[in-house]
Amino acid sequence: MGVSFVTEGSVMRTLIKNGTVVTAVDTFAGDVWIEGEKIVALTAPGAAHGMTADKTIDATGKYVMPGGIDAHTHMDMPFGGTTSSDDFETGTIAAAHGGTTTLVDFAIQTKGSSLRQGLDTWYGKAEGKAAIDYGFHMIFTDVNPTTLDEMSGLVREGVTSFKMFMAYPGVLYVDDGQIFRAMQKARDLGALICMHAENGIALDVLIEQAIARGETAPKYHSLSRPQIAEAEGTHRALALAEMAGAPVYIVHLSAPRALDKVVEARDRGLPAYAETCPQYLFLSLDDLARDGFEGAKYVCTPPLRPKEMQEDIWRGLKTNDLQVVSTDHCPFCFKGQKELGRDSFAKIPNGMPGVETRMYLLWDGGVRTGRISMNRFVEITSTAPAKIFGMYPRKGTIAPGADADVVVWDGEKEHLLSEKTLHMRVDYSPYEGQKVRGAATQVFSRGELIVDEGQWLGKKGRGKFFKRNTFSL
Ligand code: DUC
Ligand code: ZN
Ligand code: ZN
Repeated sequence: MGVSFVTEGSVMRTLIKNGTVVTAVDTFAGDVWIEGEKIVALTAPGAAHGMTADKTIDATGKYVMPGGIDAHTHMDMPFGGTTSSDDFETGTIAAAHGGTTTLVDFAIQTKGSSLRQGLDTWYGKAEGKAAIDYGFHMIFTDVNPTTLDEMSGLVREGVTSFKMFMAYPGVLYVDDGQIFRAMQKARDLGALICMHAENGIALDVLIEQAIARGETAPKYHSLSRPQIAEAEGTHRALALAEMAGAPVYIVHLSAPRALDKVVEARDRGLPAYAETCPQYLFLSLDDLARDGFEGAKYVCTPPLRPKEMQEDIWRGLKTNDLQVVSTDHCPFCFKGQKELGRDSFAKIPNGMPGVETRMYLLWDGGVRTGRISMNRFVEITSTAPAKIFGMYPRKGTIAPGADADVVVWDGEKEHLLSEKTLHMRVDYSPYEGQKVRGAATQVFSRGELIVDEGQWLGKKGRGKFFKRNTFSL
C-alpha cells in the first residue's frame, strides 16, 4: 500500500506491529500506525515507509481489531425500585477491560418532563465519569406534541435513535398510537426507533395470575412471559414501522418466534434490524430455575428461554437476520437489590451484568466453536452497530482516518469468569467459574492505551460524548 505521512512534531505515534488485522471483511498481516487519536496508516509488516514510532506494541500471534461497540447499556439507571449498580465510571472501565471502547446508553425521559431534561440528566451522569466514548439513545415515556417537537433538536445534537417500550405498563410503556407518531417523526428526521417488543399489557395479566397461583419463584419470570408475547410485539413493531415508512431496530431479541417475524420483514426488503444479547445465547431457563433464590441472578427481560431455543438465535446471527450482539447491561447486586424480590419474581429488578463479558463469550463460544468467523465477530460486536447507529467509519473499523479505538486480542489466553476477576460493580457473575479463551491484552481508546495486560491505565472522565449521524443504511 502506498502511503505518505506528514509528521506533526508533538503528536504521539504508536505502532502495533506484526499482528493479524481483522475487520468485518478482511483478515491480513499488517502493521497499524496511530497518530494522536486516529489510525493514520496500515502497512505491510515491517514496511515502515520511513516512519518511526514513539511507542511500539508487538502483536505477534495476536489479532488487531476495532474496539467493541455496545449499543445497549443501562448505567446508573433507576429501575425496579433501585438503581443499576454500575455507573458511567465503573461500567465503562469494565467495558474497556473486556475490549469494548464505545457504549450507547439509554437516557430516559421522566413522565411529565421533557426529553431535554431526561437527556441532560444522562449527560450529567456520564460527564466526568465515562472512561470510554459514549452516545445516547433517548427513551420516550410520554409521546405528545411537545416531546415529538423536541426530537429534531436531539437529532441535531447527535442523539439519533429513540427507544420505546411495549412492555412495563404504567412505567415505561407507550401505546401503539404514540409509537406510530414517533415512528412517523423519526422517518422525517432520519432517526431510528428502537423497540422493546413484548406485549406488556397481556403479560401483566399472566404475571398477576401466576402470583395468584403462588408461582412466585424466579423461574416464573420466564414462564409468565411466553415467547408469543415477544413475537406479537415484534410483529406489531415491524408492522407499525412499515406503515410509517420508518426503519426499526428490535432490541434484545430472545425468542425464535420473534426472530421469524424479523426474517419475514427483512425478506420483504423492509429496513428492519435486530440485536440479541449473550444471555440469550449462553444462558437459559435452567439458570432461572436454579435452587433457592439463585435464579434471581438471571432475571432479565425478555426472560431467558428454554435451552433448545439458543440454536435458533445463533442461526439468526449466522444468516444476518440478527445484525448485532449488545448486552442490555443492567446489573443489580444479589444482596440488597435482587433480594427485593424474595417473595415474588415480579419484584426482582430486571437486568444482568454483561458489558465486560460480551466479547469473551462470543469469541469463546462463537469463534472458537466455529459458529461464527472472526470477521463476523467483528461485525456483530463493532462494525454493524457503528453503521446502524451512525458512528461509522469513525468507529467500528480499522482504517486510516478512523478513531484509534483498537483492541489487541489474544485468541488463546484463558481466563476465569468470576465476580472476583471481573471489574463490573456487582456482587455476582452469571458465568461464575466458567473458563473462556480469548482476551484483550491491549485496549486503545482514541489512541490512548487504557488497558495493558489487564492493568487499567485510563482515567475516569476521559470518554467523550459521540455525536452520532442520522440513520443512513
Ligand atoms: N430489560 C432488562 O432486563 N433490564 C432493563 C430494561 C429491560 O428492558
Ligand atoms: Zn428493553
Ligand atoms: Zn435495555
